Amino acid sequence: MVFCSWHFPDAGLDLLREMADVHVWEGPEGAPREVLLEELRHAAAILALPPTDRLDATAMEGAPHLKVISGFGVGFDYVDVPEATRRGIMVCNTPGTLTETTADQAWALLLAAARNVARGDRYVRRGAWKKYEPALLLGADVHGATLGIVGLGAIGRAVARRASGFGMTVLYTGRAPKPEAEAGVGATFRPLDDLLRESDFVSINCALTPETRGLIGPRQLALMKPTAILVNTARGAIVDGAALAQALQRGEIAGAGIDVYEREPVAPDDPLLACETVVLAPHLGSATHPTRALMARVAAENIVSGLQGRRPPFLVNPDVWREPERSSSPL
Ligand code: 8YV
Repeated sequence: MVFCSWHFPDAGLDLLREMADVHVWEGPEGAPREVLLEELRHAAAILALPPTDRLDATAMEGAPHLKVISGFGVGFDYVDVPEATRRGIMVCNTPGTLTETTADQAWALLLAAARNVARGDRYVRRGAWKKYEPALLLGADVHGATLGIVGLGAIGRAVARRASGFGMTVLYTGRAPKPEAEAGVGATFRPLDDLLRESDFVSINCALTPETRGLIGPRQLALMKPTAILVNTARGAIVDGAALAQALQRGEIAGAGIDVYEREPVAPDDPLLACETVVLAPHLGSATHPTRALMARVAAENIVSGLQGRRPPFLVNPDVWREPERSSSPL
């Protein structure tokens, strides 16, 4: 049996139904923890919803038949990968399916925050626009500014490529310089602190790992220009949310565009919700029809391959993979 913790797009579900008994959680949100644990008792594979589902040691302990954990997305911080590897469970993701779509969303938030799109929308809707005001909601110029990218992976590079149309200077940071990627997108390496000091816009595009958790805290925010804007379409926990809210409230940075949160859905009392200068989105990085359909298909293909004894196209923990033994020739 294959368990799907959400009603994923048919492009994926149909593929799974051709080869297995498929249980789909039909609730409007992802499956509750107790449902997940119950279904895992019988499942050979799960099509999981990151970052909501938690595939930790407890979940795997109660899943004696589980062979494949396939995430609907790229980030795999929702899985205890070493534990899965220890148990011989394949962990799969969907790289390449959402690169450009997520880069578009980073730009949507960057432009919205720079040019007060959401604030302007609220202003018009509440009937506050009574006369033309030349000094109303003045924003920041995007063209010609400096964009700092934290993490020059596939999405970071896609964000960088879009900057050339705006005539921007592009800086990036990461564990080490990446000369090839750098040449491809015209970006220049800087240590994180320098990038924060020099950038007008900072886009977070790295994975959430033990090293990047809390990477942008009070000290890093204080390094940013008071006119700077922070955009996060990666994972909420890379940025200290309370420190960000404080920096925005105090005007230590000019604004932010946030797609991801330390806790999702965001808590109703999250201090970010009270900040006028932040544009908030409910984790929409990959939320377009074609991208979500492609993600579902690739996530399902990972499962089909894994359960049929073929190496899944996108295996996060290759150590777990052993070629099935072939019968030796009798000659
Ligand atoms: C998805 C994501 O929206 O790929 C990821 O890591 O965070 C998003 O693109 C998410 O996985 C859907 O659950």
